[in-house]
Amino acid sequence: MTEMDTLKAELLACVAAATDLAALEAVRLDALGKKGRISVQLKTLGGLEPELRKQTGQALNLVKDEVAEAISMRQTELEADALSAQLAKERVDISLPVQPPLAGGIHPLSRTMEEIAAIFADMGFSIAEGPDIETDFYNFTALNIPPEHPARQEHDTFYLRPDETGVRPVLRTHTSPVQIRTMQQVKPPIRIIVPGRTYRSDHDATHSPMFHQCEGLVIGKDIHMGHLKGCLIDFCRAFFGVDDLPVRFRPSFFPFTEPSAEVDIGCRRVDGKLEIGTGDDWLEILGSGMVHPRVIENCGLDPDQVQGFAFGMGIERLAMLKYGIPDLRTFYDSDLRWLRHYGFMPIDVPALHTGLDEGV
Ligand code: 2NM
Repeated sequence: MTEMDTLKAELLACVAAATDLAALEAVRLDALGKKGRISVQLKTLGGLEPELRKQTGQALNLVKDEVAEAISMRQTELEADALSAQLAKERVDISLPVQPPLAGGIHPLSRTMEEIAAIFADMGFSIAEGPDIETDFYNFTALNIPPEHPARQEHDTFYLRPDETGVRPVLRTHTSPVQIRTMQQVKPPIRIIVPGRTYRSDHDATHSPMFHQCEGLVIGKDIHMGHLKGCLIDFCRAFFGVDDLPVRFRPSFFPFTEPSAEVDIGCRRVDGKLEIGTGDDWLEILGSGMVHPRVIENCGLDPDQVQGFAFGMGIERLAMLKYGIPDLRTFYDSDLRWLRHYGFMPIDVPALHTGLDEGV
């Protein structure tokens, strides 16, 4: 055996004996590193006779290549072993409960508003909006509310600081100013609902200084009380999901409508719990009426040419009735437990409303 064969055999034995990647790297440095055994041999070639240098050089390079190849193969082997060992050692415990994802929900007021809008959208209404801060004209005067009306008193309405001209803006007490603005701007026929925030200086178990309303307005040629009744009966039945829900129109008074009617739905009280849809009790759920000719006139329209009806409802009250929420004040507490209980999943569209278009 030549010296070269011995060197090769030794180095290959070392490669085979390396049991981990660190040991293999040590073998590589010992053989092929700058001061490794093969490198040192290669450096001695310069002092040899040309013929011998050629022979030895070739042989040495062959050894170098073989050893390098052996190291590379051993490395692949050791890496595979290391991965197998790791896979054998590590386990994923699929029985561990996952961290519940933090997901937002739909507030019951938003949900109720969406349901109302969906029902009126089916009837061809569009949505109109307007400012929360209004003028006396749009909030009261145009609506035929007389100067001595209690709603105009300091006590019941939030007035803002007067401007340079002494005029006091007002937080709208209903969304009706938007109906006035619409009648001024849009040529009839008009079919709108007006959802939004409203403000009254009132705070107890059943009143909040800020609350939500949805009002509606239909203006056109020959619109009459029959349209009002049909529209609102359909709405009540769709909203509460009761096809034969009893609906009653009870005479009432509003300055901006004549005649005016309160709308009640049939209900029943069982062990103090309210049940909607049957029974001989009545529950008031909205106000309505034929728009007063003076209101139509105040908007620049001729009451002999166009007529219409209007209605208004409180969103909080409807949400409380539909979803069994007992206390008005909890709507604005931002209590996460309450929101999780009464809130809605964002992806829950099919049940949005019980459909005027069902069976079509
Ligand atoms: C209600 C009840 C009855 C109403 C009237 C008007 C307008 F601007 F057209 F005159 N908007 N909303 C109205 C009528 C509102 O809420 C209980």
